[in-house]
Amino acid sequence: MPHDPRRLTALGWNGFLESAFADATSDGRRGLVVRVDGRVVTVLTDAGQERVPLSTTMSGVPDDGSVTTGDWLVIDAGLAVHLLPRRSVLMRRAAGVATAGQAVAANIDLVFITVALGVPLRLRRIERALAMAWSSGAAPVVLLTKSDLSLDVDEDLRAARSVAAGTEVIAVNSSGAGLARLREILLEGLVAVLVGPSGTGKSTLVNRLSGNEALATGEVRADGKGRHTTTHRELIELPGGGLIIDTPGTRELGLWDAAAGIDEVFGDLTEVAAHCRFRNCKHEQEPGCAVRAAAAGDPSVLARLESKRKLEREQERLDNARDLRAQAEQRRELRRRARSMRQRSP
Ligand SMILES: Nc1nc2c(ncn2[C@@H]2O[C@H](COP(=O)(O)OP(=O)(O)OP(=O)(O)O)[C@@H](O)[C@H]2O)c(=O)[nH]1
Ligand SMILES: [Mg+2]
Ligand SMILES: [Zn+2]
Repeated sequence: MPHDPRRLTALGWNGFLESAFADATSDGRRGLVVRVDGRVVTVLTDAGQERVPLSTTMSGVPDDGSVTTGDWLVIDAGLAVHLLPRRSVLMRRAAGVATAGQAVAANIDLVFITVALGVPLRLRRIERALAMAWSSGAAPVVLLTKSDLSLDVDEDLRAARSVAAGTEVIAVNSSGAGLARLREILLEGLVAVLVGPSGTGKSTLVNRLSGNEALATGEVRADGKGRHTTTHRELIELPGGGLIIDTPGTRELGLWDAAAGIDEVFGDLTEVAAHCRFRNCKHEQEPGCAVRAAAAGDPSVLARLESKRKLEREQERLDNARDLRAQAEQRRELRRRARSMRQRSP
């Protein structure tokens, strides 16, 4: 079947993928992963939607071994045989595992960070999510959801913007507020991923944008915690163009390779710190500290400084744990080789 370039463009296909595809195959087809169920994936191709098994000898798979929503696969004879390189990928630390990363979504242009209103805003959580989003290679947008529950939306917007380092912050709700702006942002061929705790209204938002009730949504428990209604990541094509990935709510977003994103979120602090008298200033008791001078006029500077340090420490611990694991693996490999040498020697 001849392929349909216009259809592929609407799915986010581009020149980067086309040249990777040309390098990888001469006769495969292109498939965009909308859902992963173990070793079987649902893909959108230029001819429609289909389910294909992953070949056991699939190539191009990253170290963590996973295929995720938003990945592009080469499909040959009914099997996914190759994973095309990702132009961006949102990573988090896998739940309960100190040294494993998990790819939440690949080839994304936008990360929609959802924060529900009606409860006190957790600014530190926004900073954390922004750091992760920026490290993905995609651009973050902060969505303050359930804006109907806020006593003062303007104040919430102001507070969120104060930590968002120039990122757009939009108040939305299920009655339609903010949706026009989201539709404007989600141009044809762009892929966005929704992240945030359970119950922030992610699936509700996708249903509003898509104009149908395809995704299940759930009541929030009386204690304000969500119920983890969504159990699968799923990519949905929007009627007005654009693609959006709904994800299950996560209690905490563990950092993974977020150093670059941390620098981005706290870029203003780094700029101020450049004016400290000492280059290695810890902003504690040193004379000529520009950060403490700034904090005297604006106490939020200290909270952000502490937040930055906390994220940096977490990233350092993770890097150290991974180094230790890599060293342990190397030692095991050397032992294994030494053993097989001994066995072979007469
Ligand atoms: N007041 C109000 N409630 C909303 C709004 N959007 C969603 N809800 C309600 O919030 C609850 C949770 O919504 P979901 O869309 O299931 O939340 P979710 O983020 O997808 O949750 P998980 O799938 O568990 O991660 C549902 O009862 C929705 O009806 C809103 O704008 N305002
Ligand atoms: Mg959901
Ligand atoms: Zn200083």
